[in-house]
Amino acid sequence: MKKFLAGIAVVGVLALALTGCSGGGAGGAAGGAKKIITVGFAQTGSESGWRAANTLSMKSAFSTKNGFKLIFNAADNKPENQIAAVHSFINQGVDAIVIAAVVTTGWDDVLKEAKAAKIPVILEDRTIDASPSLYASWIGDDFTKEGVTAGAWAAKTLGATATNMVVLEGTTGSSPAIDRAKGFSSSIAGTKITTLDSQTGNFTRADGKTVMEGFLQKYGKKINLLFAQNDDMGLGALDAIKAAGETPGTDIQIVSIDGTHDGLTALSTGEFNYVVECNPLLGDKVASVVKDVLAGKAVDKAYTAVDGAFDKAAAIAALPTRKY
Ligand code: GZL
Repeated sequence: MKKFLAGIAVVGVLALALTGCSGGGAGGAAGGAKKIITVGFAQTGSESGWRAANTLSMKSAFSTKNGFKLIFNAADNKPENQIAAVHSFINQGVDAIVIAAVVTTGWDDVLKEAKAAKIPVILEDRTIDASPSLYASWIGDDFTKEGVTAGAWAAKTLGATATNMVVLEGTTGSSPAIDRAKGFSSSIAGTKITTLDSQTGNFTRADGKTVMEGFLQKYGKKINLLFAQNDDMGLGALDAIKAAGETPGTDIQIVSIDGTHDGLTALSTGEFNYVVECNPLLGDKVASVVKDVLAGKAVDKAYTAVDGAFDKAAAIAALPTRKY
């Protein structure tokens, strides 16, 4: 598995991994490729600030000036829509297919069809359960490590005293929700952090607010800690916490994952307490890998973006130059 710097140099409290950049930007890797490459991109939808930044990164990398024609589909976070989109890309005879999978399951049949049609599939962002023989490569972030890092902060900060936690989970069945939960749990094992409740907020602000309202009605002032599996759900929860007359960042400490501008802003004002980065600026690397695959070059099965983590001071330092 190769590591690479996605879009920006990471400056944070803790760089989760040293980078051994793998070379090749989107434009350079092609060399003299003249043929326009038609790519079908099956995006999850537009559920969060992270997703908006990822879509922008992908559209700018898969531009005409970079030698691409992009057929973009946003599936409104409905797995069935995404499968239909990939079927459509196959029927259109695209040169390559890129998928950010809403959920990990249900991919084998349509990917077998793509393979039979000799259309390479490249995964970006989320992973899937299908056989690795059905896709050429995956480019994304290490969700388990993000969960480990978020949990390690919680264990260090609150683990020694009885702490009641609620969790806003990402999209049910998605690899970030599954892997972040796994990583976080491994870090808080043996501490005095107890999980009162854990429900999906579908990675959205609206659902994060609604679910947090339910937690507050049920547990009230018993809640000491919120683990939000993405910034947007945490930002939605802020409204619910304030409406309940409690102070976010103090009465209820909040640890979140993504590192979006709005998430780091909440961290800079003390409403969030710690944010782990999940870099969405994957477009250039994905485009470079697509060009290499189509040129018959060997590519790695996995390219993992280097992610940072932020406390309040690091957020204040990073915000002025933050690209997303
Ligand atoms: C993570 C990505 C997740 C983000 C959410 O790589 O798949 O989906 O954490 C987004 O903000 O909706």
